[in-house]
Amino acid sequence: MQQREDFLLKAYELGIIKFGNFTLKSGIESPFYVDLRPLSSSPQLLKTLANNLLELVEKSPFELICGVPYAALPMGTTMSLASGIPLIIKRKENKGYGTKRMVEGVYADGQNCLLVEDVITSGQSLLETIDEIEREGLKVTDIVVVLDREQGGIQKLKAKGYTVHTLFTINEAVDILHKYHRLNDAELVRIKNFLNNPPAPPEIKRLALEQKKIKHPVGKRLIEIALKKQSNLIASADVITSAELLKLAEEVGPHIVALKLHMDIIQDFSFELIDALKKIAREKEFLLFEDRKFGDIGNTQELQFKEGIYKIASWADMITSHVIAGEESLKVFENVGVVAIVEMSSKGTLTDDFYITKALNVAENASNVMGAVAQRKISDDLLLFTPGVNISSAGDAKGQQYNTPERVCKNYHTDFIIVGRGIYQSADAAESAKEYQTKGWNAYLESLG
Ligand code: 5BU
Repeated sequence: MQQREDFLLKAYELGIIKFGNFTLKSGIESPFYVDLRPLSSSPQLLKTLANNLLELVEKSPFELICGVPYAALPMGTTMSLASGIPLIIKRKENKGYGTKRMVEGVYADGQNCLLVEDVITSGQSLLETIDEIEREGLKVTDIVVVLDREQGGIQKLKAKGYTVHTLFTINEAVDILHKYHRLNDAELVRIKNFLNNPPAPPEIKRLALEQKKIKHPVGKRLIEIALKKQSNLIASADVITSAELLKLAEEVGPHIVALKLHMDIIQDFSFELIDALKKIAREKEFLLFEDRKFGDIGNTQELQFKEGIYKIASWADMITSHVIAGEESLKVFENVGVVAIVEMSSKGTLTDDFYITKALNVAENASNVMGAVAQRKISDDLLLFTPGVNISSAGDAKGQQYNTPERVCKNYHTDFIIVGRGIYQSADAAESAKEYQTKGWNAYLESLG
């Protein structure tokens, strides 16, 4: 007991808990702030902490240790050095090419991995990490946490069958600091009051789509449709005849916010098709999204956008474009919402972290870009669109890789899911569009915590 208290007092001197007035990420005003990262500046304290944590999990059956990036990485490393149990490292970013392994180190299928976390709040980020680790074939049964902020995270993990070991709860930590006069009576009352009656986050934080700072009129319209229809589904209509396309548009129309098209795969293209599509889009309230994936110099893109057989500029509400030719090349897309391709879904794609950073920079600087295609949360200022979504398949034989709506909404914080074959190849397109709509929207609401 004394040893735990000593540890906490020394850690407090390092600045891991601060008292005052702080605005948390959720928008809540908190009387304290916790940040365990300064612990790495004291190797001695880090060792004491590692020993304390190892004691807590003495009887747990783990064969590997993994610290949740980044704050718990040094904690996991120190526990590994002290116990002789190997460490694995969970990537936060992926390399985007090659094996795309999210967990580095030597491990075998079915091995049990202990997760180490610094602070647990809602439990959401831990659940995301567990999901990534389990996808690599590893087993997670136990989690050890330094500080529990007592905001429901532990209950959430327990409900899913995980055993959580905690060194301190925030109430215990505050009591110890009060006992040793690091906190006066008035401060203690204020903090206990906050912990016993946690304020609800400001209402505006409820719907991520509503708070996105999207200025582009097409982006605003898309959000409006999503909120009205309770849908974040975009159906990808990769069929090859006008008749199939119109039938699909009618069937999925009520469930989608936009219909994504590859107009150049239609064998019998005509402007009658465009007129009929526009009519359905108006009636069923969705946008027309031409997935043209432009990728040339501005002048050529302008010709491809406005001229040729398809005259995309005359009917598309939204288009996709690569940003490989740079910012200037995007200026030619007038009166349309541009969705920049920042990261692709296919195996072996060249869109690694360096590409993503640079592509995002181009996208964010172009005023006609309203969103980006990517497989992860990338920006608060752009809408995020994620293709490669399918409930019943993990991929195809041509490099496509699939995730479920749950995974892309909860782990990648996607705004809009894009589903092609999952809908148009199903026996009943309307029914499966409805299923993807429900699954996508529920997962989106859950992702807001
Ligand atoms: P699918 O049938 O659900 O695999 O169709 C996915 C659609 O999304 C298809 O039209 C692709 O061209 C499009 N797509 C994609 O799958 N991955 C990407 O990275 C990009 C677009 Br960008």
